[in-house]
Amino acid sequence: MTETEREPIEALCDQLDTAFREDPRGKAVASLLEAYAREHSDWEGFRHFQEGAYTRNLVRRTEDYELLLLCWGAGEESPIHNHMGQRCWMSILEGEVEEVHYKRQEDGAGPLIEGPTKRYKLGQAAFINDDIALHLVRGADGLAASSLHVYSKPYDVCLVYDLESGEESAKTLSYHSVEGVICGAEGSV
Ligand code: CSS
Ligand code: FE2
Repeated sequence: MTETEREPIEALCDQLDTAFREDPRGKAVASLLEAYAREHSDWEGFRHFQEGAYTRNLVRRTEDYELLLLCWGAGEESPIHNHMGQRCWMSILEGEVEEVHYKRQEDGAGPLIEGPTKRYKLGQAAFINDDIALHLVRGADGLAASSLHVYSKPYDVCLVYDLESGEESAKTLSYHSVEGVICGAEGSV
């Protein structure tokens, strides 16, 4: 396949490879994700919804980053979670997505403290890490949505938090599909 025949999402992967090679902190990532989300629709091959839980669909994983398409069915949301000291970018492909920020109490015990709720439209990008906040993500207004996520570096377990007690527990992250092929993961975080 020549360069001109490459699908836009493959070109995005190439751009992300370069971006992380040139700058491990990924300063170019938000604008790459925004530009892709506004201009392209070949992500539909990675779009899979399932009843009862949002899905995590792997597009590409390298040592530096992983690129995932997340599908939020109506009323589905993530638990409150952290990002394991890694960076997380998100851009919106369809619908609108909201995130609610949370902080732990100073001593880590007791209910979480709710922060701002942010809302993102098609093409907008968001960034979070553990210094900014914990968060919960869902389709805005209880409606379905899809979003494109980059984690750098990749991780397979995160911490999830109980709102009332502040207690944390480890959650293994799984893929619903890999490179477009459903792998039968049960539920996701
Ligand atoms: N971190 C969650 C999605 S919200 S950024 C996940 O990867 O499943
Ligand atoms: Fe997250």
